Amino acid sequence: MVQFLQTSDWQIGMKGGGLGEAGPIVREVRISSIHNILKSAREHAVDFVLMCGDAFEHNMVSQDDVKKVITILNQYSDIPVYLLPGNHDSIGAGSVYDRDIFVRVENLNIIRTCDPIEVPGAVLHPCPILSRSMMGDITKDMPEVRGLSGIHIGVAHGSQMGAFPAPNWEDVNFLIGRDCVDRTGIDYLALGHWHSHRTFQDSVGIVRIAYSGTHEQTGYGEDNAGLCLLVEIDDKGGTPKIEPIRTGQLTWVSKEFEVKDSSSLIELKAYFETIKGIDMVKLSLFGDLPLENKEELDNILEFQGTMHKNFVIETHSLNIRAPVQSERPFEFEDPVLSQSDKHLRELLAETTDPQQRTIFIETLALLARLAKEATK
Ligand SMILES: [Mn+2]
Repeated sequence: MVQFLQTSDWQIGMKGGGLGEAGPIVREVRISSIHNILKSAREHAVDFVLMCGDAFEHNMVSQDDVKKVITILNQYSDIPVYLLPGNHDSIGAGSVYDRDIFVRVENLNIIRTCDPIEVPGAVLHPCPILSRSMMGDITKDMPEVRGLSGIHIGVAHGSQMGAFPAPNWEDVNFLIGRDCVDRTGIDYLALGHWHSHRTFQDSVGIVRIAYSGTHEQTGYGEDNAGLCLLVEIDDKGGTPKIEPIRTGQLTWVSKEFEVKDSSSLIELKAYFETIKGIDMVKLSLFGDLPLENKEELDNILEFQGTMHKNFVIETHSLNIRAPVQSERPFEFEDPVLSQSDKHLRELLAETTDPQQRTIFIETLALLARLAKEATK
């Protein structure tokens, strides 16, 4: 029997670009969540941890980040870790794994060749990425193991072919043949590269292929991320037991919200009540909103931005309806504001370009806000 923890795609050194002030938080959490994997490994007294690629975001990752990871590995030196480099941290010239510091990590075994590796309870058959331009099935040289005793586990970093629909946010490169398990007779194929946890069956309907997904979600749109897998295989040919274990710390939500009229703002506030405590929130607004409600929307969103570690708003599909001339919200007392208002409305009447219209409408809203504040 063999029992191990499968993990992948730590992507340490990832910039977290586009996440604003949350960028540094996301970077640190990716490192500290490695503890959650190794703690689980210790709790379950697994035989080893199998890291299926992209531990680091790139080979030029800072030595500080490398040291932070190794500091954690050193705290769990009783747990053997087998690490397959991925496409981000590939072996070869300039590889991060050629740095001296890795030689001294007692429990870390970096997989550099396709040679089978005897591990406690099983034999690993790795398929390291040897060049970034590898074409065809990267598992094609994995040997047939049907005639051999013991439990055999394939390890690869790439995209499962024929896994349709392929998650559209995942890369489709470094292909892995759909028939790898059936062709070789391995008991299990541990995969990395995709950030969402996925499983696949062999030709007789037994789940023998799995992505653990990243241990800590990396962006909006990923699902089933922030996990590692506890995998148990009783004997050769046995059905693998695969149990996802939560390792991620940050919670993410991506939501599309339709705005129809002012009542939608009440619904929006009610929705925000349901996502209190979510760290990372991306909200795409679409539909129509009358100009006179724009200020309230802006105020709601401004406050909501203080409720989360990251709050991304997309409004390019939200149409702000300008009132017709006769329905001006109020009279401007200031003649300069009044003239500007008139001029902007004339410009608005003349253009059909949506981008220009948005600018004019938002300026009108701003003007109305200024005038209102001036009369307070
Ligand atoms: Mn990858």
